[in-house]
Amino acid sequence: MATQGDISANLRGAGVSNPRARQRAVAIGVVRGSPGEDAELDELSELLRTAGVATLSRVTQQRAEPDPDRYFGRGKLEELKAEVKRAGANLVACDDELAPRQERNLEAALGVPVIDRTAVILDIFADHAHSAAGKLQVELAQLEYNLARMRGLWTHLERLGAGRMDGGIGTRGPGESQIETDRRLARDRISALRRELRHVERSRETMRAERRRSAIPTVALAGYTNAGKSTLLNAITGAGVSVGDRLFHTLDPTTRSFEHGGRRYLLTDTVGFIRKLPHQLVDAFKATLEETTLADLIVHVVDGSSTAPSRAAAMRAVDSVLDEIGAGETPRVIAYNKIDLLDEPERHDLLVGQRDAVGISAVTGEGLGELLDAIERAFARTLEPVELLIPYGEGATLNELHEVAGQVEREDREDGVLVRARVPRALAHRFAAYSVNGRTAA
Ligand SMILES: Nc1nc2c(ncn2[C@@H]2O[C@H](COP(=O)(O)OP(=O)(O)OP(=O)(O)O)[C@@H](O)[C@H]2O)c(=O)[nH]1
Ligand SMILES: [Mg+2]
Repeated sequence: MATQGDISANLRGAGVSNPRARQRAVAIGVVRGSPGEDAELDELSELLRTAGVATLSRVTQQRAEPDPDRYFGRGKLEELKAEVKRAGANLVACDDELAPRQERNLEAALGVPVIDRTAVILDIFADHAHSAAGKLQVELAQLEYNLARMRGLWTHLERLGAGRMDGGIGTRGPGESQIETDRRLARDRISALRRELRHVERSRETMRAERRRSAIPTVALAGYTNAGKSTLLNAITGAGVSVGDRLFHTLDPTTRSFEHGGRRYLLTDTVGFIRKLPHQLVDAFKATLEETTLADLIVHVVDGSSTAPSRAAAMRAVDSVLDEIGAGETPRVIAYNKIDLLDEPERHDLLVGQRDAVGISAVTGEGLGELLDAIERAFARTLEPVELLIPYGEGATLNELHEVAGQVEREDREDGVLVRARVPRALAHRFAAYSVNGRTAA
């Protein structure tokens, strides 16, 4: 069981229980669906592998909801205890986020550390964060996770008479308990991190504003972690973004441009999603996730080589995060990636009856032309005719119009260039100031 000292250490930045040192885990989970459906633990094993932990075996229990005190029922807990011994595990990893009480009781019963899915994901994020913003975001998420646990532990200790709660602000003196100090330090640090993040966010916002001013249609790659988003960005734009067969390889957004059909587009690759994405991360990574909400079009990249049920679960998870961050209404194209791993009948099954979906391989390049056509069509669907008078001094605006509209009909006049073109609806307002005859949607 955790002691006050452990918690202080945590807050000084040691992070959540550190599973990165080579460890051997038993993966556990409550299965809410039909029995034998432990594909969910496949993903936990994959997360553990990414964090450097080997999964020795799995124990699942079928029940509607986890036990509020011990996660498993009593009988199952005995079975788990025996399995931990038999397998020689030094860690138990749970597929759900555990309440502090569940975690404590499990550790007491099993005699080995217990970590939950959220802790594993936070650990991976901590390991993969490279940019200043990424590190701040991860630290914020970790602190929030720890603070919630500490509060639970605090009430628990207080009930046992191990702590003392004085009333009123400013009454804390030398008698203040370690936990209260920790909590106060944690809150101070959380405020400081939020301030720093706002600062980082302002400079990113400047970059985005520039992109908006340039009026180039923006496409965001969204999708489950490991679906192949970064590989696809590289294939389309030659970006040279790092790719890896591990979960949450990419945390920072990257934007590059490409040309297709005479128009230029911006393509953004960013952090991947996962089922039960810890809310602390959604909160801390809001700014990063918002890159996706700013796009005119989302290409939802799906791992077409995964089984139909896990594909469906992954797509649902992505859709729900997109909803949560306010990108639910953005037009979509679905790209089923990794079709190089499928045979003909499998490819057929994947795409049959689907509109706005294409099969691609970011590795072999197959289907990429089709995907670019689909992107072009998605924008073309919203093309709007505009008639603009652009003064001679504003060559830059004219260039931008060429970039977004491709073909432009122009007529030189005394007071400027009169142009007729078709631009994506989402971009028409950017030229509203030059509109003649009110033909541009404001
Ligand atoms: N066979 C095959 N493998 C692919 C394809 N595209 C990507 N991969 C592999 O899938 C793994 C994940 O690729 P990434 O591009 O890093 O995936 P991601 O979606 O950016 O993942 P995160 O950044 O973790 O969210 C890598 O091992 C890639 O080589 C493909 O079309 N075919
Ligand atoms: Mg990536």
